[in-house]
Amino acid sequence: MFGKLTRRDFIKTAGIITAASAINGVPHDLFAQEKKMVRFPEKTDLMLLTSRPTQLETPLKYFKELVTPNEALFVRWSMLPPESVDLAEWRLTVSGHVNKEMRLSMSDIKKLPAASYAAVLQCSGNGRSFFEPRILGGQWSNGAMGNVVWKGARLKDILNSAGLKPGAVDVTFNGLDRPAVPTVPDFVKSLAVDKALEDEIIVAYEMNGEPLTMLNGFPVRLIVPGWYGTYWVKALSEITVLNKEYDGFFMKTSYRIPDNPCACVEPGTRPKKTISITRMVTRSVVVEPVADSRIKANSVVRIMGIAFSGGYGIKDVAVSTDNGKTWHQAAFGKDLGRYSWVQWFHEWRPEKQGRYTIMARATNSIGESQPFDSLWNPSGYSWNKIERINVNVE
Ligand SMILES: Nc1nc2c(c(=O)[nH]1)N[C@H]1C(S)=C(S)[C@@H](COP(=O)(O)O)O[C@H]1N2
Ligand SMILES: [Mo]
Repeated sequence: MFGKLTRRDFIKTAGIITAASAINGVPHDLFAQEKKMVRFPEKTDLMLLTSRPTQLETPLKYFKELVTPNEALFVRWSMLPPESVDLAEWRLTVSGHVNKEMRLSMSDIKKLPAASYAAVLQCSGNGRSFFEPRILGGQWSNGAMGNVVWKGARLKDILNSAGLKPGAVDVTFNGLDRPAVPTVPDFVKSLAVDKALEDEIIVAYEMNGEPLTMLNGFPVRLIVPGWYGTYWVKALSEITVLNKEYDGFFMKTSYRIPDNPCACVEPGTRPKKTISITRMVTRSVVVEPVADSRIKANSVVRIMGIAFSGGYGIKDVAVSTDNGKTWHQAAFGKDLGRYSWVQWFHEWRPEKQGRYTIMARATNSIGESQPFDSLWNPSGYSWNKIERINVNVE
């Protein structure tokens, strides 16, 4: 299909090809489709969801690493991202209900005290493809997440140097990306002033010690650790302080969950009342062994995975190798702080041949855990059902 492309076309398509991973003529429906591998600028081979706007998923194997490499971090834009940004021209404006409007250059931002920490970035739709009944929208498996060391200036330092006027209510964040069609509203997110002034929120200019990649938000992006990726506005260019509640589409219409304790409804139904999605729920993912692995009886198998929650840290991961009958406490890897994920490990020596189900269940430090059955919501957010990975012992 790409055989006739010239070199120039190839560059124009931003490398939308590489090893097209086998679909092998296996029948597949719209949802269960095996994703094609693609390579975009500054990225390694990732799984393609959509190319316009760009949505790329990280293959599971990268989650063996505590920190996700920049080239492997997933990509999700609702809008068309900027193709390049000239730092000589680019400014971050701070305006609205402030004492002093500002136009900050990159060097202005870098003059402010820097903060750095590891934090999980996860799309609220991560795992959407697992919901039953199925839900329209990006059909992510587990790869719309990553653990990255971010560095940047504190948002509160930026807001305080502009000076919030009394009566400030919400702070909005807009990036350089633009809607693909004019009828679609611009991607703007907001935080209540009290949230925006929290210590940990940063305007990041580095990921894993490097400038941000274009697709992950160059030159700066907002980091709201513990909260879903939707707030982590990329290619940030405008901060506006409002003296009233922000009512834009991406706050009041989308990114909302049922307003009840489970944030769920009877599958297929709609909630009576919704609220904005904010903090991430606790979840774990089994990374090794992969589903349907063949394992030799009496060999020692390393079961490994990751677990995280919305900023409370993981207290415990329980692992079962007998479909939930008995549970064992997993050992943890290095602690990179409460916004990072933790790697967990459990050694298993299956004696008898047969099909086994491996499960993992994480609990955070305030006792929040993962459900045995999925909690359904109409947008397919916050998937955190306990996974079941089947393997064959031979
Ligand atoms: N400017 C802008 N920022 C954005 C978005 C966007 O569409 N435009 N998408 C958000 C969503 S929904 C997610 S999940 C994260 C994804 O970040 P990543 O592409 O670096 O993985 O970016 C967020 N920031
Ligand atoms: Mo997202």
